[in-house]
Amino acid sequence: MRMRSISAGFILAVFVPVLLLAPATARADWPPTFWEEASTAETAAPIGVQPVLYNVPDGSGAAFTQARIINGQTVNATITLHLRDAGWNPIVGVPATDIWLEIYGTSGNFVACAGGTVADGPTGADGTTTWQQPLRAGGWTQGPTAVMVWGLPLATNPGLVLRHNSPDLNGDGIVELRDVPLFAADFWARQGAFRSDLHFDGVVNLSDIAPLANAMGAGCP
Ligand SMILES: [Ca+2]
Ligand SMILES: [Ca+2]
Repeated sequence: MRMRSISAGFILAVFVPVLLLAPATARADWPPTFWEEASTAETAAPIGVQPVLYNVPDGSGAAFTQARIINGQTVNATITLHLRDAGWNPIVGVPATDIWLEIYGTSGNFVACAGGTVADGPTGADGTTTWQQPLRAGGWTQGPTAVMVWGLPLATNPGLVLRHNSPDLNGDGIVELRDVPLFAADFWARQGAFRSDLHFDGVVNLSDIAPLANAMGAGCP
């Protein structure tokens, strides 16, 4: 009886402090699990509009506020992400490098430079972050565009309606002479090929040549 009592006291003395210390050193709470039902993303574009973002690998393409629609007008396609945990609390301070865009589906040859689609900054006090700065990307895609958090897509969204094209027509991460024959073929075909409709308005014509010429030589940083 006496031995058992000593043993119990010994165990308490040794292990209780260890148990109390463990949570403070393990940081088991980070990264927090974002709750897919509570985390959402959307573009600022009106419903029914299908914005196109013009990307250049060196980041000299269009800001999200300058996306284009079929009539050639610009539209604000800024993406806003609201990141929340299971208690619907905002998840604050997630680094921009942990949040990026990818493309759902198989259309086109969209390609991103390293870190070329990350968010503009970390999540703020309200758990939100945005994409407004130009991407560093090439190739084209009809989308949809997915927001990825820690490598997982947001389950609340099947993908954002946002398409992409670039003077890097062949999607190898640089605008160079090899992209020109692809553009020329689309130009003479006069069928409004999406990949070459760089000044997006539904037709491939002289106005689409300037973006290609101006970006010649632009590659990933
Ligand atoms: Ca290229
Ligand atoms: Ca055009």
